[in-house]
Amino acid sequence: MSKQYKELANCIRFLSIDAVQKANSGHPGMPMGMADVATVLFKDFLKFNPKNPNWINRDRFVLSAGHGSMLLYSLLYLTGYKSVSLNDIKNFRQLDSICAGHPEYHPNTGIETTTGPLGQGISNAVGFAVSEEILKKKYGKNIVDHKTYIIAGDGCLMEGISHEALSLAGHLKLKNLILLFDNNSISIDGPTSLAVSDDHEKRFKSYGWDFIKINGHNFKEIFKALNKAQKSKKPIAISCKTTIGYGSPNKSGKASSHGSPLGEDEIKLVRKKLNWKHEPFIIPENLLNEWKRIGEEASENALKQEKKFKKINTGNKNLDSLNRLIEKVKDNYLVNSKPLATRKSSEMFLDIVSELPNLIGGSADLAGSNNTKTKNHKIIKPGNFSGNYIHYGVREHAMCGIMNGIALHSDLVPYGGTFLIFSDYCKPSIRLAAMMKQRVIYVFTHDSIGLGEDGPTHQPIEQLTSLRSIPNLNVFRPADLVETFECWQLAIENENTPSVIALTRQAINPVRVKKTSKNKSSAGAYEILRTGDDIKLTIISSGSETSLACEICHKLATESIYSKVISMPCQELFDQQSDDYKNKILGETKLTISIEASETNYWKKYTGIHGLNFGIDEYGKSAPYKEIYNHFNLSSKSIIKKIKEKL
Ligand SMILES: Cc1ncc(C[n+]2csc(CCOP(=O)(O)OP(=O)(O)O)c2C)c(N)n1
Repeated sequence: MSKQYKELANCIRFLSIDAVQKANSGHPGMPMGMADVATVLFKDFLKFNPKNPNWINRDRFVLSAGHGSMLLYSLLYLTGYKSVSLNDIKNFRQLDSICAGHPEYHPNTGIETTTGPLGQGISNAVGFAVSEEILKKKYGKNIVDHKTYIIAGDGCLMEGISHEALSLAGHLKLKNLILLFDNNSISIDGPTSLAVSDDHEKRFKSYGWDFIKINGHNFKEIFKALNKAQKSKKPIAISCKTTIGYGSPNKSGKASSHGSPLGEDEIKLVRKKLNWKHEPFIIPENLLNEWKRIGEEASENALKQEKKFKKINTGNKNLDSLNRLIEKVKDNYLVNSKPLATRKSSEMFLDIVSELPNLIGGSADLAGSNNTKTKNHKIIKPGNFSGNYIHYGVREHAMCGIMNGIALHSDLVPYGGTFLIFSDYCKPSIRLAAMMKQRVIYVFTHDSIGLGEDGPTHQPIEQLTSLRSIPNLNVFRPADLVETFECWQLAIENENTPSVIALTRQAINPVRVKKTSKNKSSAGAYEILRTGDDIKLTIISSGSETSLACEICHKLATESIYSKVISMPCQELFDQQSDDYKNKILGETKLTISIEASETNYWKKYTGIHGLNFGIDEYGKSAPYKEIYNHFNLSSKSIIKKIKEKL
């Protein structure tokens, strides 16, 4: 057994070290150390299909230790995926090569998720495993029943997100989740003993995981452990004691093999030590054939299963069937509109769409505050995945990483809630959702000083700006029920862009009081009020400040100062409009002002430096919210005074 396995593993090792050497950058140590484990996994256990990488029932393989990307690229090339050619490997880390520095998600390629920020992959994998259980429950074991494998290193396990994600996985009893721990006790600064002395076994077991320890270079032990893992009743971690840079006479077992090319001289020594007589990037025919055979066999097995079952459609992707109901609720509200918190409006929307079979809701222990759980929701419980709502616990970061996994897995659409201030705890995963073009929806309530007494620790100031500066993320801040419904519809319809929906805690006055069939929020900004033809002023606002903007507009008109109000629930969508439209909205008056109870600088792109920006550029206050608004001069009186001074 061992000789052939070792030679197959050496294919991964040499492709990795040669590619890193040619690129003159990259991480050879991890692929060299984990090549043996990965070989057994791909040869004997993993269900995959190089000819149809998107096969729904494939096992998901997540390289959480993303710096070891050459391990993944080598395996994809060797097993015959069209997505990675030998040429791509020779172009490792070069512009536009699929073999990027760290794995970057591309649909239908075998690269299941973008990794590199350590720990994220673990949380994505938990999301994959949750989706697998949900779909299995829905469609039956004959259609969906697969494992999710993770390779995670010491670094992933040191990251806080690993605690959150592993703990939830244990709680939910995700028995199809298998973590292969590259336990080499080395990270960048040197031995991990410099910084950590966790007892891994105790840690995993306390989460409710099984835990096995093996020698990660002993094929029999690897096989036995993976075999055992197939039947596990709990999520299982296999701690693989490995040597980083395995095969390198001078660098193995040392941090020096972690993140830089081994160097030509050392590579010669590795070739000698591992008895590898082939030139760089040359894989001998017999081994390449064997790897291709492994890929072929996997494809055939997949095909057999695929043929047996029709393609599944996991849910309606649009809101067609529910649109009428949505319109009805809106119309009823317009007949009898009253002040309402937008978080409440959001709940009313969710009340309708929770019937969508592919929507999976949740919150990080703030279900009642975020209004994310409606009376129609059924809770997902340990070992029971028939529901559609996840109590993520107080785990904002993992919630967002898990939602990425859920979105990536199939066509489930996850949404999750917390307070807008704690978007800071979610940011690394939000960024990856945006990069991967995933439809993940963040319900961030308590979106300003308007939350009141909880004070400055809970009052977002710079959060909207920092979210708005993330490329390919739509940040919605609706002004009332009608806009909230519109923004939700846009978030669900937008398949390739994640969305933040920022919502108020406090009740706010409605601003959209007339029935319209058009989704006005879809343009990002639109005129909501005008007091005359010859206007002197454009007032832009979002969310809770739009009714304040309207009040100011009306009051100015009583003094014959005419203006218009632009409601801007989504800057990103507005920025995508035609120049004509933008000019119509923003080019009419010399003076443009913005009002938003938040950081003001980002609004200058619309108001220009000669405009006025009303908002808050310091930390908030703990007090009843109306007093805080007055304290920060966000009142019609104070704003009108400043406008008049400027005009
Ligand atoms: C969130 C995050 N922090 C820091 C880094 C930089 N970094 C990349 S690899 C690494 C050390 C990882 O150690 P380990 O998981 O043991 O990998 P090995 O040395 O075994 O390859 C660090 C700190 C990162 N990629 N992500």
